[in-house]
Amino acid sequence: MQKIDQAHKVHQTDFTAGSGNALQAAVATIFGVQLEDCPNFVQAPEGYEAAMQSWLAARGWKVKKLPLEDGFLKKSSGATPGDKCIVRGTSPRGDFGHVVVGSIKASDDATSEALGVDFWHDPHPDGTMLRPPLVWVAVFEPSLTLIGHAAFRSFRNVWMLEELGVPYKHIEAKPRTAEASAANPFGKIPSLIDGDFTMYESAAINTYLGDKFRARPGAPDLVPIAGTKERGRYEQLVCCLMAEMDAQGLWIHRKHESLPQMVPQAFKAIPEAVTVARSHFDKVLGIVVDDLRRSGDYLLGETFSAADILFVHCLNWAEAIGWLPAPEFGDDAPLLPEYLRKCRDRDAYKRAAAKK
Ligand SMILES: N[C@@H](CCC(=O)N[C@@H](CS)C(=O)NCC(=O)O)C(=O)O
Repeated sequence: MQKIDQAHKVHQTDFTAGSGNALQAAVATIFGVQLEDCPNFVQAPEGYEAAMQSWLAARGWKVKKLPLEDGFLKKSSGATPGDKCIVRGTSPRGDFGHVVVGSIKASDDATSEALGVDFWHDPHPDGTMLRPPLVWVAVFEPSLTLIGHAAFRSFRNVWMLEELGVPYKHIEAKPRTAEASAANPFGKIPSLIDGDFTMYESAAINTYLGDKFRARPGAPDLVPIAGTKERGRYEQLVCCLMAEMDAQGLWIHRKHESLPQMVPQAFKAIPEAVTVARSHFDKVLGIVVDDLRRSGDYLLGETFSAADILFVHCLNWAEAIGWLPAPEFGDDAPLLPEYLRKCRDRDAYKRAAAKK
């Protein structure tokens, strides 16, 4: 799950028996950072587990400690074969605890309920790893879970998460499935689970993610800071795209033209409603394109933002149902195709599109 750099192996510098910094070096190894970029968790006043959780949370991860029995853990523990982990056992240098980096190993016997662990890197330079008994493994998992297949509006959130570069578990559920309904009272997708907090609404999810990971090292700022004029403009665009373009335009087409063909018992074809929706879509598109022309390369100016994610998704949807190019393109004909080309050319867009 982690994109571990096989060549990045960090060694401890404090060899005090039972309270050295092997854990710090093991975490730095797994997360690809230098020793000094990672706290010495065992010295944290709140305790090493709490200190690790808060350091990891800022990076979108959480840690789970799983007990080992005779060196094995149960498949039902949720550990994934191949994932790097931290293994706690006894030091080969004396009667005190030590940790090394390991990796979860599937059993050779496919019917076995047990998972093993391989040693991978000893933070101690002598490389002698651990003596039994092995006590626990610490496995890492993303703190976020996104529910919703990328072929639907969830695409907006997959793209956002890929832009931010934060880890996430993706449950590729379709609408009205058990997974969708468990997280959203409407049974719709997408939903996001962040620890004990669950939310739905694709645009609100992206604003939450942009705010939450603003200070994350290396993450781009995709949502302006609350209370600024830029944020006001961002919120205006999001509400306009959601209420005018999505709900009063594209969704009416789906509800009264494409869904009635697929599930006639649940949806009614109303051609007049679709005609009105199409002309509203064209009008809204003209207004947003005027905005784009004034603002520069992207909707908020020179830099790409979560507003572009929403707009491009709506444009993709419009294109798929034959609503592009719209008559309102007029003199702006080259502007929108060029804007779309630039946005779709982003690596994060391509990664999200590959999940459709
Ligand atoms: N405004 C919501 C709309 C969510 C929505 O309608 N999702 C569709 C899939 S794109 C869905 O789950 N539809 C199932 C249904 O309407 O029952 C959002 O943007 O998240």
